[in-house]
Amino acid sequence: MSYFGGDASHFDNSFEFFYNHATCYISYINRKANPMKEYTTEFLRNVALVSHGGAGKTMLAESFLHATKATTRQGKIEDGTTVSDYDDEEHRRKISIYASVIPIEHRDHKINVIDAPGYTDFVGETVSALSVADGAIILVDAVAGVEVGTELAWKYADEFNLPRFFVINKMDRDNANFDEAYLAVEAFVKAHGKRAIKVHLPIGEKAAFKGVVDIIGMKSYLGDGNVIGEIPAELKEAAEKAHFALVEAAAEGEDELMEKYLENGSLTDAEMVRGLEDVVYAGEFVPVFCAAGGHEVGAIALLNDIIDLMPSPLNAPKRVAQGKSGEETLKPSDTEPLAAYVWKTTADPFVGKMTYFRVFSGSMQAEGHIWNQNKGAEERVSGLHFQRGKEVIAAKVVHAGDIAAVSKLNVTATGETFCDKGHPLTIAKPKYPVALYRVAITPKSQADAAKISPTLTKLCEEDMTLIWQNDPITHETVLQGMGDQHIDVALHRAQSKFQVGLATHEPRIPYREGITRKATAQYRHKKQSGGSGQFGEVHLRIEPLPSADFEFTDELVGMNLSKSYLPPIEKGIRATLERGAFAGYPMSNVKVIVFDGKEHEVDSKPVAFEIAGREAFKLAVQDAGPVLFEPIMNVRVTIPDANMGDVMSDINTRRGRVQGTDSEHGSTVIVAHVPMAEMLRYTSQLRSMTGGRGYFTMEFDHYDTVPSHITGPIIEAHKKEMEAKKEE
Ligand SMILES: Nc1nc2c(ncn2[C@@H]2O[C@H](COP(=O)(O)OP(=O)(O)OP(=O)(O)O)[C@@H](O)[C@H]2O)c(=O)[nH]1
Ligand SMILES: [Mg+2]
Repeated sequence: MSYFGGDASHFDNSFEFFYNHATCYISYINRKANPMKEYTTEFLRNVALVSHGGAGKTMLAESFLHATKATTRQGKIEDGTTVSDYDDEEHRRKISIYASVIPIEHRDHKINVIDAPGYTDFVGETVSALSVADGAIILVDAVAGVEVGTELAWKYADEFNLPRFFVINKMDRDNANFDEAYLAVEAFVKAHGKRAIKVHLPIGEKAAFKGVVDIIGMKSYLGDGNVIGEIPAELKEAAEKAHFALVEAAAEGEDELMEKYLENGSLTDAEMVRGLEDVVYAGEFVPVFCAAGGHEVGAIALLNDIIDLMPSPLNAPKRVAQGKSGEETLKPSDTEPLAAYVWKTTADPFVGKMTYFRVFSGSMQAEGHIWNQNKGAEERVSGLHFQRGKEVIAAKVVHAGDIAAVSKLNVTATGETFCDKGHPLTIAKPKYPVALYRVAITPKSQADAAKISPTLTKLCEEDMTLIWQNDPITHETVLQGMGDQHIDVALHRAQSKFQVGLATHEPRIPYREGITRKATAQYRHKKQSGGSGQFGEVHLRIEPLPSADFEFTDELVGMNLSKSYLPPIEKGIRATLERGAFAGYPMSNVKVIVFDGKEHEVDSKPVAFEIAGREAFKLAVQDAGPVLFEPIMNVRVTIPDANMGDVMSDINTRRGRVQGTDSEHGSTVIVAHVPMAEMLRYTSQLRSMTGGRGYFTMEFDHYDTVPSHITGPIIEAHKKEMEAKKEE
């Protein structure tokens, strides 16, 4: 899709969308000798950790690692020592920027925990993470409760139709209150048409939070969960009550269980898990847990329930691929034809290219060739591996449902599918939010200038929400991302990985020049002193032309001007159309009629008419009611009802015209036409106006006249720029 969309065909070709995932630095230094055990499909789980920024996802993954003894000590965000956040920029900012896979081995299963970033600017990574997950684990901070990012996480999990868990995390915090947080989560889940159900109860709270009661098995898990015991007496009653609610939920999963339950008044643990599986896989029930990842409380109990209640790839939401003759549902089995989806690629000057994929059907061997269906090309595979953060673990085979990586492929990009050459299958790329935060990019030095295009291309190949283009109208290099942090990370990456210094500034608006009425003008170009002379005189008329960009004709009669001079006249005018006749922006929708002129037997030559035509045209424009046109965007703003007034009046101050309002899932949607010039920083401004709850989309709609009080300064700026250029 073109950013400018609509019928602005002059933009379409220039917008090269280089989609790819953002990523991180892979180090081979930490390559470990210990191979991972082999896990076949039914023993795999793929879950993405998602939340509002900072709810504790990375630390929860860290506690999973430590509790299962994959690490000898738990890393810390503050020290930059977590397995998941291993990139320099993540260390510097103390947030996650890239999605990373943390395989956790527990109870003979492998849980691929995909730790996604929570900050809005990096939502592209969250979408990528969810695109290869079979379940979403949504974390909420026990004190902050449901936040904007919780809603977004839910929304994206919905897009992939994923079963989900809620984890009330950071239960050790000073003001943590499980009951309050649970009520908020329950109300949130209910508002989205599902039912929340308690699976954990906290043992202690705040500083005294020391374990959880698992309501399914009716056991206590103290500390990280490696110590299992009886339920504390003071929690017995609450646990019985919660257990009863779970039994009822399980009984809803299967008619047979319901009958059994009605007959006996109870179900066995195994029956309960079986019943719950169905209602959780179907997304009807959302189990709620509690933990304090940072303090290693709750890890093992949660891992147990991920194994028991999250689907293996066998029971995961069905995935389809485009086959030779229509859509095929993928079967997650090693014996089926291969379909592996590339969800992330990274290019690093030191370690080369890394390609991360998930096998949705079939299996992949460590040595051999694979077919990239999108590129129609074969890739050579020499070695497959699993990643644990930056650690690389060799894999002999990758079974159906698993997530792995391969290095040094040649042509494969994010969003592509590997399959058997004889059985073509293409898995569709998910929809990514459109990057609407635009900055113009300039190189910091001459040396950087030469590397700007290949560097931006590489960055955008890794990141599906980063786009760059050379704007054909403003002649600027424009980078578009999700917000200022996102752009900032990209520029830091350009510097640290590719040694290219890039600066940003406000992008120019692609205005266009136009005329509003007919006008005539004439110009004589004469240079007859010394040497060979030049002579040309052109009389022309210009008219607005709504139906086309440009038309050039003549009404020449008699012998004043021979038609052979028309092509140079047209050439001179076309050059002016491109460069602009009065404000430095291209002109369109104009018809030029040459109706008279004069020529000289000796001194007339094409170049003289090129100049005369150009100057006559510029003179005519001055009389033809020149105007500037600006791109008007069709903007769709989604906000909480409470922000309606503020956002509306803000749109008015941006010269916006509201086209309508709507209500959608408890939010207000405002549709408005707003000039692009007023939308440059709207991403951040809307966030601050709505406390991060509002979001918007926009696309080019049409061009409209710029009001005269705004045109003046633009023309002045152009004049100054031209004068400065002359002086140079
Ligand atoms: N009190 C307390 N603090 C925690 C806990 N878990 C994480 N933190 C702190 O909360 C902050 C954010 O933790 P992260 O694990 O980075 O959170 P995140 O959800 O991964 O953050 P993003 O990936 O940036 O969205 C850090 O300062 C952690 O030390 C916890 O269980 N209890
Ligand atoms: Mg994180």
